[in-house]
Amino acid sequence: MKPRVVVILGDQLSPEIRALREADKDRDVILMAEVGDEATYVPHHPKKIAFLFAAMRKFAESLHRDGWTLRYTKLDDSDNAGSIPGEILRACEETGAEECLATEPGEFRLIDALEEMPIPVHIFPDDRFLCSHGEFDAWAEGRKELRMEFFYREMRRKTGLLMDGDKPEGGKWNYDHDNRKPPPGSIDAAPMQFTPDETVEEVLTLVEARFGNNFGALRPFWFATDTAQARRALSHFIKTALPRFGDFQDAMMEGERFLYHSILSMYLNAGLLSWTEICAAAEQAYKDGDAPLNAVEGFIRQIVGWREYMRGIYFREGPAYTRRNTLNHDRKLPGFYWDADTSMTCLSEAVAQTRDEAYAHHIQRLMVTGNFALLSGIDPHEVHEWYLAVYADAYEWVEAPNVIGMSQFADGGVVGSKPYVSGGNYINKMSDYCKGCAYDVKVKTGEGACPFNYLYWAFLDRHKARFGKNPRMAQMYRTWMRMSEEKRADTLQSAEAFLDRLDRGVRV
Ligand code: FAD
Ligand code: DLZ
Ligand code: SF4
Repeated sequence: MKPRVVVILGDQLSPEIRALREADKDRDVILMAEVGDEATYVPHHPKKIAFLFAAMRKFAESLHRDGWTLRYTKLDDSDNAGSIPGEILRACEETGAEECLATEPGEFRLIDALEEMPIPVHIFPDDRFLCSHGEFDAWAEGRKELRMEFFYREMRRKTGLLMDGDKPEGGKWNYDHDNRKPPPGSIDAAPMQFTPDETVEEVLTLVEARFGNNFGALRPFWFATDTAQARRALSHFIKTALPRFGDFQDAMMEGERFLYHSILSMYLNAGLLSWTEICAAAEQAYKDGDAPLNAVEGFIRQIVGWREYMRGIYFREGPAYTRRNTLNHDRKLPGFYWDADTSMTCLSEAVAQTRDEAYAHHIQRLMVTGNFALLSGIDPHEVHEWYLAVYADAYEWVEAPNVIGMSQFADGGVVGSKPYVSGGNYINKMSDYCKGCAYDVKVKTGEGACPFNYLYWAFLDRHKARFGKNPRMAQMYRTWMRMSEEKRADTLQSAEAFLDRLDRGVRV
C-alpha cells in the first residue's frame, strides 16, 4: 500500500491530534514543515515564530522516538518548497504518496489552500476542542443573540466542571462581580520561565537572522517549548497565581506584565496543553481548598466559555468575517502601535510589553489598545492584522472574533451587544497608569486632557444613529445630551484636533 502524507501544523502539537489518530505507523509518513508562507503572512513577533519552531522540532523528535516515519523540513533547508501545500506535494513526490491526511487548520486561508490541492486531502475535524462546529451551530440556531453567558452554562453542564448535580457550584454560574478589584500594592507571582536548551538556541539563531527586523524582542526567550515544560508552568500557575486570578483579573500595573494571569494561552493554542488538563487542575485546586470559587470559576469560564465561544463564532461567521467593518472605520493604525512612542502611559506600557513579551493580558488588549483603536476609528482589518502578528497566542480562529467582534464591534454586534469603549476613568480605576501620565485623566477637554475622555464622547456622538437606541447605552447618551452645548462642542473639537495630529503623524 502506498504511504500517505500526514501533515501536522505548528499549532497542532498534540499527540492525540486527529490526523495522527487516523494514521498508520507502518504505512504513513508524518510531515512537519517550517515554511516561509506561514512565517510571513503577517509579520509575526519573533518570539511567536521561535516558540513555534522550537516546539515543532521537539514534537517531531518525540514522534520520531515513538517510531513514526517523519519528514521534518527546516526553514533554511535548501529544497524547502516555502508553503504547506508545496511541502505536501514535495513529500508526495519523494515518497510515492498520492493522498494526504490533515486536521482542520485554525484559519480559513489554510483550509482553502488544502482544499484546493491537486491531490485528495482528507481534512478531519480538530477535536481538541470541547464544542464541535455542529454543536455550536445547533446551539446558535434560532437565537436572536449569541451571548457567551448562555453558551458557557451549556459547556459547564456538558463538562460537569464546578457542578453540584445540575446546579452550579456555590449557587451561581458567574462570580464576576467579585473579580473587578483595582491593582494591589504589589504582585507576589510570576510565570515560570525556562532557560533555552540547545534546540531552542538553534532556533533563536535562525529567527534572529531571518526575522530580526520584525516588531518584537526575541530575547530574553523563556517560553516553555514542550509539553513537560508547559505542564510545569501550569502547576506553577495553579499554586502561585490562581488563588488571586479572579480578584485582579482586570487590573493593570505599570511594570507588572503578568499579574495573576496564567500565561498559558500560547501553550494551549499550540497543543502543548489541553483544555481538559488545565480545567481539571484548576477545579482540583478549588476542591482542595487551595483557590477560591471566584478565581476558579472565572478562570474556567475563560477557557470553556470564551475560548470555545470565540472559535464557534469564527467558524460560523466564515472567511469574510475578518473584512467586516460595520462602523466604516478607515483611519490608519498609528505608528506607536509599532514602537510604543506615545505620551499616553497606558498605551506605551501595553505596546512596550507586547514588544518585549509577545504578551499582554485581556484588559490591556481590550480596554487599552483595542479601546483606543475603536474610539479613534481605526480600520478594523489593520487592527486585526496587528493583533494577529504581535501575540504569541494569535491564530485567526481566536484572534479574529476577539478583535473584529469583541474589541472593534466591526461585526455589528454578533459577539457583543454593545461596543467595549470607555473614557480614561475606567483605565484610571483599574490601573496605576494615569498617575505618571503626561495627560491628566481628570481633565476632559483641551491640550493636556486624557485623549480617552474626549474620544469617548466623540465616538458616541459619531455613532448616535446606531447606538442611540441601545438600552445598554441610553444612560451614556443621556449624560452626553445633558452637557451644555458649549461643553459638547469643546469635546468634539478636542477630539478632532487630536485625531488630526494622529493623522499627520505628530507624536501624541
Ligand atoms: P488568562 O487571563 O490566564 O486566561 C486563561 C485562559 O483563558 C487563556 O489562556 C485563554 O486560553 C482563555 N481566554 C481568556 N479570554 C479569552 C478570550 N476572550 N478568548 C479566547 N480565549 C480566552 N486569546 C488568544 O488565545 N489568542 C489571541 O489571538 C487573542 N487575541 C485577543 C485580542 C483581543 C483584542 C482581546 C480583547 C482578547 C484576545 N485574546 C486572545 C483573549 C485573551 O486576551 C487571551 O487569551 C489572554 O490574554 C491570554 O493570556 P493568559 O493565558 O494569561 O490568559
Ligand atoms: C504561526 C506559524 C508559523 C509562524 N510558522 C509555521 C510553520 O512554519 N509551519 C507550520 O506548520 N505552522 C506554522 N505556523 C502555524 C500556522 O500558521 C497555523 O497552523 C495556521 O495559521 C492555522 O492555525
Ligand atoms: Fe491612559 Fe489617559 Fe490614563 Fe494617560 S491619563 S494613562 S492616556 S487613560
